[in-house]
Amino acid sequence: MKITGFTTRLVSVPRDGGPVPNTPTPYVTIKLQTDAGIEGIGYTGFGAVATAKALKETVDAFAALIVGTDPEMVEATQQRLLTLGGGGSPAGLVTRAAAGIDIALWDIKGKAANLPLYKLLGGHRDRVPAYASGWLWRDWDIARLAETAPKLVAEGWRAMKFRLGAEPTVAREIERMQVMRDAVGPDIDLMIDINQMWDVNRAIAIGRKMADFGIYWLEDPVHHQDFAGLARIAAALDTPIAAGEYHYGLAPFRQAVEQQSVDIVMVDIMRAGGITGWMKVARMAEVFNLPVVTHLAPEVQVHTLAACPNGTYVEWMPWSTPMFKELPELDKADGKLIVPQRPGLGLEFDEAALDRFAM
Ligand code: SMN
Ligand code: MG
Repeated sequence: MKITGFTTRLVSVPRDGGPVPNTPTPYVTIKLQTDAGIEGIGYTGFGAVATAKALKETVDAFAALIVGTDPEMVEATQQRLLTLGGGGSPAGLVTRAAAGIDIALWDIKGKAANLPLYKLLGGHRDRVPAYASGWLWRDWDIARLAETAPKLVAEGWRAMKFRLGAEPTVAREIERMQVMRDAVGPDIDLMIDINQMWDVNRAIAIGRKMADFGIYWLEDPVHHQDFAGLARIAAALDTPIAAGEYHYGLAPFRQAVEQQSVDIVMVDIMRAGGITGWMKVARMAEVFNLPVVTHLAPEVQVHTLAACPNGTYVEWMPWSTPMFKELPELDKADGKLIVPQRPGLGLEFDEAALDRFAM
């Protein structure tokens, strides 16, 4: 099989519910055509609005480079594209562009094999636990948290993430945990994301209270490259530390694991280098007996998580989802996403929606 052409579009997708400022998210959609009549789809994005056009330029340049190559030689293409980032050091736009192309290549592979992607990638289960992530922002007041969290439970979510890090006092951070636990009751998994806003001592001080509220994980309490600081926090707390979404490429995950700075490995599919990179980190985590979880792009990541015995949660962030026609469904009985059984990603762009989102 050979790649014969490509189509890309730059879109800007509005999002509901925050955080403030509620800016639309830019994405580059990708379609790769082949001489077998199979078309693979993918996308990249989640980066800065200011670099969205540059990202599309990068994707276009990379897609042009791989016309004429075999789309099923995914590792070869990834190696070639990532090397363009400068001798093996992955750079932002390069890695994000290569990741989007990688997703489209895997879609082709799945369609050619007539297999849903999760089966092609390993095939572990056809339903995956998911948590609601697009709500409960740190700029919401506690009344809004208390009102929204039970609505998410009523929608069928059995787990959800809220954020701390912006309150001026320890007491106010703790109050938000109390409000959230009271709002959902004892049976819902609650994750907390700090987005690197604390220092090590604050993380340990507030983290010690988390056991009282049964917090499922504490995410990115301090800077992602402070492996030693994260290791101190992980050692001091019973609550598991989730981290990894900020890392580009594969190598930082080795540091994270070697330095015991992480209990739950979170991997961002765009930064890790697409499905190819994501799966490598997930398998490495399995070797170290660590769970792996996804970051953003849930309509793609249902497949990667469903391929992994150590996969525990898909993050349901409903930002990229308006680009697609049919999405993985949530089973309200148990809060699990049903993995699509169509070949490849099982996704189709909603072209009318993309027309509305065109930049
Ligand atoms: C996050 C990161 C980037 C965009 C939105 C949200 C957050 C998460 O860290 O884990 O979802
Ligand atoms: Mg996060």
